[in-house]
Amino acid sequence: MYKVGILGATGAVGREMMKILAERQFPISELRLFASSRSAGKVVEWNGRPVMIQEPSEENFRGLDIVLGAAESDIARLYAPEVVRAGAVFVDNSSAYRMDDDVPLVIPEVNPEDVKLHHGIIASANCSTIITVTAVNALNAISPIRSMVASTYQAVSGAGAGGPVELAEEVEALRTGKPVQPKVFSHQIAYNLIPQIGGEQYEGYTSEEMKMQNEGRKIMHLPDLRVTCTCVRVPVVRSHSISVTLRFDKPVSVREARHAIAAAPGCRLVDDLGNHEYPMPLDTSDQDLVYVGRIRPDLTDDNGLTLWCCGDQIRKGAATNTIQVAELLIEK
Ligand code: A2P
Ligand code: 11C
Repeated sequence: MYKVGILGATGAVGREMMKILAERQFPISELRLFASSRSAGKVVEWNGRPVMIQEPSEENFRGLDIVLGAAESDIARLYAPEVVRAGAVFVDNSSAYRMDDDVPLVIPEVNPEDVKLHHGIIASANCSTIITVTAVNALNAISPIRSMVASTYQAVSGAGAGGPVELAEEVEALRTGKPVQPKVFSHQIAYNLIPQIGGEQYEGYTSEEMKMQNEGRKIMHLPDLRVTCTCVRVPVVRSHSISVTLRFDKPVSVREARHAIAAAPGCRLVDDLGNHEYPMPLDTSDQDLVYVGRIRPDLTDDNGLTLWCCGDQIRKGAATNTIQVAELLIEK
């Protein structure tokens, strides 16, 4: 049995982690929940037991085996050294340490063996990257992927617990003729699309867009992979969707791709255009599979394929992936 903490337990990902730890019967003898001073002292129920939320500190981490990170990257950076000093392994969902050389970046269906290389911190990847890479990794096994052109359609809950609240408030404000006052997003998201997630990082690409290339390279062990990505916030509550065109070393047929995806761990093939069957956010939420469909030839390159994938970014794209990594850690 293990003593486990969650840093950011009251947020969108943290709350989901609590649910998933119970659901997957993670062997826990003690669960400690950490959040800001705003939440400290509140009591929540987990698995039929009351648990009091505490403020994070080295002292409060002491005795834990694993701390799951569900807070933003600045909070992760603030507390990771204390988690490690306290003797626990930090399995972090934030972007704080993903690209550090001594930190494995893991999607359990893709590179589980990398977990062994950790020195106290293991990172779980960005949500759109997890969904896309879980979908395309089986195709990479047929022929290495040289490049990807991706467009993401990211749900408001990807921005944290405040995202869905803001969408609902804006819909209500518009219905009742009140002014819309965006706080979480830089523009009105209701009935709109916002083609910016993250700040500018490289040549007009945002930080969120560059994660698909940088994290994709590290996870799939493809150092030369090139990715052009456009990340868009959409007024969907939950589940990110990604349109991706892949170029391989050698041609991969639609038939081969469908077979590979149907057999790939963590994936479900839903690909019947004639019967209007394809992955959609409403169908992929509240579960862990990445749905893949609309697989078709790339009409601009004989070595290319285009597909559409969709997955619950709070579960597989964040909480579930992080807990799967912790499961690998305890198996080891
Ligand atoms: P709190 O709810 O007390 O603010 P989300 O991304 O869904 O908004 O969640 C962010 C999570 O990170 C919440 O659990 C939040 O706690 C937590 N958090 C924010 N700031 C701090 C901080 N300074 N110390 C610890 N946890 C924090
Ligand atoms: C979003 N994907 O939907 C972001 C949030 O790298 O883990 C998570 C950012 C990250 O806004």
